[in-house]
Amino acid sequence: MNATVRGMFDGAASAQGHAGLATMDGAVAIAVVLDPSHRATTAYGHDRVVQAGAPVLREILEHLGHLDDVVVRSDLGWLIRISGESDPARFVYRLRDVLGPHLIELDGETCVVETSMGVAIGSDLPSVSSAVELDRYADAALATALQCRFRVTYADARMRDSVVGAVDLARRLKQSADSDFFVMYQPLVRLADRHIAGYESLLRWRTQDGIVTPDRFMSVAESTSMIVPLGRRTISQAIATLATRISPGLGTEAFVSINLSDQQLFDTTVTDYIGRLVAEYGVAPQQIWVEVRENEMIQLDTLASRTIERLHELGCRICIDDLGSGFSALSYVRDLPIDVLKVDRSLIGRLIDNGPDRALVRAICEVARATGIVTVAEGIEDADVLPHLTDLGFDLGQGYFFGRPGSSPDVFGGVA
Ligand code: G
Ligand code: MN
Repeated sequence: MNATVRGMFDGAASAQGHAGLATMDGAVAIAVVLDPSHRATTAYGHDRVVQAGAPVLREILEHLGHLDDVVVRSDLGWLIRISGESDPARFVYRLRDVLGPHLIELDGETCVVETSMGVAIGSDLPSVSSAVELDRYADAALATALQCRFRVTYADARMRDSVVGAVDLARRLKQSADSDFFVMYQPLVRLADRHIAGYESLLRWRTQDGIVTPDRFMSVAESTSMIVPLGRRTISQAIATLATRISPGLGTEAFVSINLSDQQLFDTTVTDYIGRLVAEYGVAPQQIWVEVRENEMIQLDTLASRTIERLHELGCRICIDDLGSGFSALSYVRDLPIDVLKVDRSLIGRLIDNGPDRALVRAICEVARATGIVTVAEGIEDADVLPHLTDLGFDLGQGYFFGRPGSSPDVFGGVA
């Protein structure tokens, strides 16, 4: 490490000493991991991938024209600290050539080793005033790249907070007691006679800051595998409630629906788990509706689609949740055993005023009718939309108008 570099990077102290100066101008930190997918390690063995590290790193530094800058190394990861880069745009341009796979000769064999990078450019991050802080932004960018499976991600001002926020959420989830999670139930109502046909079970998390809904914690629960135990508790609670509350009140035609996420569908034992609970509680499998999001369904012949097929063979009803909220490719109704389409509240909310949305919903209802699929309108908040839903042929409705999610017994009253 030369003196200029050390002076530049050793410190918060010098940065603070020059208040007002953007001291990290010209500095770039790059966090790199070798073989992020672990494929080269599988193919060539760990030792050879480690051996490949030095030539890959040299290639990167040479190409960037920064051979002399600081590199903090571990076996399969580096932090490259670059100083005096006067033209960040050109730097990014040069960086493009060293992203992704590198071909390395090892013991006479040509090996390919992939890299992922997180890049923090000092001049893009005016609030960053020390090298150590810039490193953390490079780490945040790398964390984002790895999560999104990008080859490279550039740090922006919010990225570090967002990664740190996710870590903090993971800690709080892990520290939570079983009793901090509970399940609420929201009625699904038959539009023809306004009778309750069943309930959707909805997971909730009680925290110091109030009740948190899954949209705020599900992605973290999924990326940390906490979703599996969490999901199992929801499933067992929902089936217990079906047996002890819903069936006795509404009869054995009534159902409970359970939301299953990506990771839960990848868990090949979930069907057996549900099967055991169905037997234990003496409910009919048809009384269990399983809600999956469209994106999980789209890819046929995956672990997720096989779980869906198995759940259907068990007798559960398969529902597509939030239909129309993202990428809608209804063609999967041909290939997968879909029983129910739940049309997203964003479409239902615009049904009255928006012609294209109404046309889309009408098309969905027609496909459903032609294929014997049950339709549910989600997010019904007032009565105005009801005649339109009946007109389109919807079977069931759900939303605040009929009943908010509740955990108290009065939600099982029978008729909305
Ligand atoms: O993605 P899914 O459809 O499973 O999400 C259900 C969520 O939608 C629940 O958290 C529930 O509280 C919420 N929800 C249910 N009915 C309504 C409604 O009428 N309006 C709004 N805005 N949200 C609703
Ligand atoms: Mn749902």
